Amino acid sequence: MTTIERAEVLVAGPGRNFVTLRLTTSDGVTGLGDATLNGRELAVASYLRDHVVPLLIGKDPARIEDMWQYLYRGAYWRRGPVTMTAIAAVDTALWDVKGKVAGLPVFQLLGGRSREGVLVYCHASGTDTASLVDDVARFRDLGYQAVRAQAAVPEVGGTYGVRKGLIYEPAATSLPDEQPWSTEAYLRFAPTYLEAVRDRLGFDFHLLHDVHHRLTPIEAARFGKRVEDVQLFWMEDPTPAENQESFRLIRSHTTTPIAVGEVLNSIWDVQHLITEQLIDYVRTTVVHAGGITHLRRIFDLAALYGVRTGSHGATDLSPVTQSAAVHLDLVVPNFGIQEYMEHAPETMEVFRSGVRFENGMLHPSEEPGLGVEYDDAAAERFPYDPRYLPVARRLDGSLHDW
Ligand code: EZ4
Ligand code: CO
Repeated sequence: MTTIERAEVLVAGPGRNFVTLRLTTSDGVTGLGDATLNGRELAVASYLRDHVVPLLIGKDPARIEDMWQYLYRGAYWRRGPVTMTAIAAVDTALWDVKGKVAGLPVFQLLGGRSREGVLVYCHASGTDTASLVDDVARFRDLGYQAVRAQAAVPEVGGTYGVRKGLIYEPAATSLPDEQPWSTEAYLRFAPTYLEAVRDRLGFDFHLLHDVHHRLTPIEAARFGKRVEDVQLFWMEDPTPAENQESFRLIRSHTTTPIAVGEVLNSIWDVQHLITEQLIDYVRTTVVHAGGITHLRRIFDLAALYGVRTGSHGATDLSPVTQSAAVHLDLVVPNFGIQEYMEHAPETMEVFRSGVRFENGMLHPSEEPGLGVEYDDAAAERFPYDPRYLPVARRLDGSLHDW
C-alpha cells in the first residue's frame, strides 16, 4: 500500500509569512497545503509538527474523507481557527496528491468545470475620494469586472483597507499597530465615496465594500439602507458574526446584499446564517475552514438556500489556497465571486503557481493536482519574521473590532 512517508512543515516569509505543509508519499508523490493563520502562524506550525505529523506517517493518502474525520473527531477538541487551519493543510495536500496520482487537475476530481473562469474582485483604495476613484478606474483599465472600494476616513486619519504601495498587507509591524476609529466619521464619509465612484465611473461593473466588523447591527442596517442606490454587489462583514442572530436585524432593514465568513471556520459557524437566509454570500475559505472537503460541504449547504460563494482571498492566503479556491470555484453551481489580491513578487518566487488572470477572471492550470510547486532554495532567502495585524481603538482609547 502507498503510505504517507514524510510530512514537512515549511515556515517562510517571502514578502509576508506563510506556513505550508508538504506531504510526500512512499511513491514519491508530493502534495502542498496552506496552513497560514495571519499573526498566529507558529501556533498552527506547532499544532501540525507536534500533534498532527506523527498521526500522518504510514497512513493511506487516498483516504481524504476519513483523514478529515480522524483529525476533526479524533482531536476531541473541536473547531477554532488553529485546528481548522491545520486540518485544512492536510486535506488540501491530500487533494493535491490525489490529483497527481490520477493525472488530473483537482477541479476534474471535484466534478469538472461549471464555468469558463472564476470572476474575481480586486482591492481599490485611496487616501481620499479622488484618489480612490482614480484607483477604481485603474483596475477597470486592467480588466477587472468587480472592484472593492475603501478610503481613509479624514477625521481619523486612516482606516482598514487603504494600501500604502502596490501591495496591501495589513500585518506590517512587529507588534500590533494601534489605529484610531470613529464610527460616526465612517458613517458620514463612506457612503459619499461609494456614491462618487458610481457618479464618475457608472454602473457597468460590480462594486463591493468591506465594513470589516466595524458596525453594530443597527448601524449596519442604517449603512446598508443609506447605500442602496449605489447597488453594491455586497457589504462585507457589516457586524461581527459571533452572534449569527444579529444579521436578522440588518436583513429586515436593507436590500444591500450581505457577505460574511472570512474569520469563520466550520459549517456550524455559518449554519444559521445560511439556513435562515440571513446572508447572500458565504466567504469561508479553503485554508481557514477545514480544506477543500469541508468548504465543499459548506458550499453545498449554501446552495440549498440560494446563498452564493465569495471566498476570502487576501495576500495572507498563500498561492496554494488561491489555487485550491480557483479549482473549487470553477466547479460549484452556486459560485458568486472570488476575492483576488496579487501576491508580492517574493511570494511568487517561492510558490510557482499555474493560476493565471485574464479579463477579470482567474483560471487554474491543467496540470495534475493543484499546479503549485514550492521552491525550497528560494524560501531559504526569506526567513520568518514575526508580524501582527493592527488593532483599532475608538477615540476614547477603548478597543474596537479591527
Ligand atoms: O483583513 O486577510 O476581505 N479581506 C479582508 C482581509 C483581512 C486579512 C486578515 O488577515 O478583510 O484584508
Ligand atoms: Co474582509
